[in-house]
Amino acid sequence: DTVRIIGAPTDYGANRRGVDMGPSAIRYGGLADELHGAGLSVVDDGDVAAPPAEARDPEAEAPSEGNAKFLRETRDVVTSLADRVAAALDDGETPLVLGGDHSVAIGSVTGSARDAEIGLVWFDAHGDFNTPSTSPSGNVHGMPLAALLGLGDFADTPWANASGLAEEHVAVVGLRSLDDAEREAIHDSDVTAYTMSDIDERGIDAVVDDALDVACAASDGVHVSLDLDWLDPREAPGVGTPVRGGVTYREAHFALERVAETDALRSLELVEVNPVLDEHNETAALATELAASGLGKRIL
Ligand code: DIR
Ligand code: MN
Ligand code: MN
Ligand code: MN
Repeated sequence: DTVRIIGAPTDYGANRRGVDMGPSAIRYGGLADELHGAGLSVVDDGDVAAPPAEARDPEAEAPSEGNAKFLRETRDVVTSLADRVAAALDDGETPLVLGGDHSVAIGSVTGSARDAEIGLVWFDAHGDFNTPSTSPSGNVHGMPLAALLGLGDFADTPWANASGLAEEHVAVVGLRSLDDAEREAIHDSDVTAYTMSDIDERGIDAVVDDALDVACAASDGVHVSLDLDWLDPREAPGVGTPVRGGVTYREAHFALERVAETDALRSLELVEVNPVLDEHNETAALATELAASGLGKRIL
């Protein structure tokens, strides 16, 4: 199996700068070696173009931007990312997207869902269920799930909607930080959501199995979106928005191993690594290991 690495070095969607260095940090953290070690062949497709936030043209008109910061720049990046992801799939390779802030998932998922019915597992401390009108921050990294599902104002941004993705094939795992409007929107949706308390109560095994059942009900495979803030900040300190009480190192590996065991993984992404906030690049190195587990690394 060949994995095609695609970098999306953005930080338009986040408050703190630095997640645009995620793709470099993850490559430098040993991604290719780790994947080779897992018996995979690897090609690196480089990065999609993402001009630094400082380069934005303040005069240009925004597409229904409202309260969503850098939505125009995000649209440009995710549109080319979606093409790259779809091209990798057309060539029979498994896209591995490196973010970037979580808004890049709009590109990964729309690309993966092009002409396909896919499921989605979203490992995250956050729901990413805000829309431009509900978001308290205006940061698009808090909105990609709502965008993909075409909720609220996102009904007017077809470029951000994943036509091949139905709410009933989406599972969110690890929630511990939601805005009030997100909580309501998740309740009103057909998305299946698991909090950290669900993991405490039932164990990672049962929760991940249920989440994978939800996503695997789609006919053409599963996209896994891994926000590194899913893990506890003790394991993954180098992330844009750390939240205490996340999953452990072992729980994360176990979950990704379960993903690999389904044989349904269609595309994978690792987002929100911020090496500026890290020591010795440990969060990026962790991301490489988790990618290997998700893509089929076996101990025995
Ligand atoms: C918050 C934080 N709910 C927002 N979201 C984050 O800005 O919408 N998502 N950090 O990853
Ligand atoms: Mn996220
Ligand atoms: Mn998050
Ligand atoms: Mn179905």
